[in-house]
Amino acid sequence: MSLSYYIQLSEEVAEAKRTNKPVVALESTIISHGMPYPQNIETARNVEKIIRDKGAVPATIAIMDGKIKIGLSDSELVQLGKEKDVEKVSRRDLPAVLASKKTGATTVAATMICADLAGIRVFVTGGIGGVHRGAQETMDISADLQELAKTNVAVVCAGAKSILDIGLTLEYLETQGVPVIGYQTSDFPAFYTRQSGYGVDVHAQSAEEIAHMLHVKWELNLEGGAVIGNPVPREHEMDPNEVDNIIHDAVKAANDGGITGKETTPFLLNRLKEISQGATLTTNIALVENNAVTGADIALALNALKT
Ligand code: PSU
Ligand code: MN
Repeated sequence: MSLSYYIQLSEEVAEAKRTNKPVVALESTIISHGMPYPQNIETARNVEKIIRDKGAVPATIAIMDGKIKIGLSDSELVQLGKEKDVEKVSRRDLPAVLASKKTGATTVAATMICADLAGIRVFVTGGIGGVHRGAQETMDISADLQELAKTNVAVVCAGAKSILDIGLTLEYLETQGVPVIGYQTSDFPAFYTRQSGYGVDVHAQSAEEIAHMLHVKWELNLEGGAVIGNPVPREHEMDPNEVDNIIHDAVKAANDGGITGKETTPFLLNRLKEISQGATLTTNIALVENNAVTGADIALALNALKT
């Protein structure tokens, strides 16, 4: 079977590829495991609309019927957002979920792999996985970081949450040679808040500047992606002290509950939403939509450099 057997582009994405329109990849774990129903589906639809309104084409990625789907129909989005038995698919899970024809939602790592297979260079999400707090003991380091080191896809995110050890996450990315670019900031954003207290390597003022750096990186055959940290808009930022408190409680609940492995991130996200009475979800939605704007701008600028 050739590679193309496994990849199925939606009509809209296929048309965009034919006509050299910029395409922006979107992940699906955020829909199935990252947000509750029905906000997950509403957000997925809004994000796609934002990207289309910018003149780019959204490609939400998931695994269905033994295929890697690049671009989903509305009913497929709803299926991911509603069904309970959707698998969370990272790099290691791709073969099993494709072979068994189960339904799978792709993480940042798996979405990067699939985007790369489809020739899509820009990917928008909420936050990346990273080195978890206590990783010195648990060795819980998201496969997202390894993927950023080897797969040529730029990931636009609002930084990393402090459910992770942000300092160690940035150290890991440095070791792996992954550029960490701050969009209009020199402080790496911390998802619910605009600043983590840790610096980025490059402060970029515009989408064009970022596109230019990515273009140069890939022209030099420097494999791997880049992290573009785009801070949550000020009006949606949470109070840093409140965030510290709720994260402390959520991490404690995960430890007390013996939560490990791929369950950890979804457990923490859900717990944060409960403890904050929905405030983290509101901020999460706002920052993903903001990332869609920036990601579309970068995809447009990168496309202009290619042609
Ligand atoms: N962070 C969020 N929402 C999410 C995730 C992270 O705010 O939905 C998801 C992403 O798909 C990310 C994954 O790639 O969690 C990381 O999981 P793990 O730590 O198990 O690698
Ligand atoms: Mn993990």
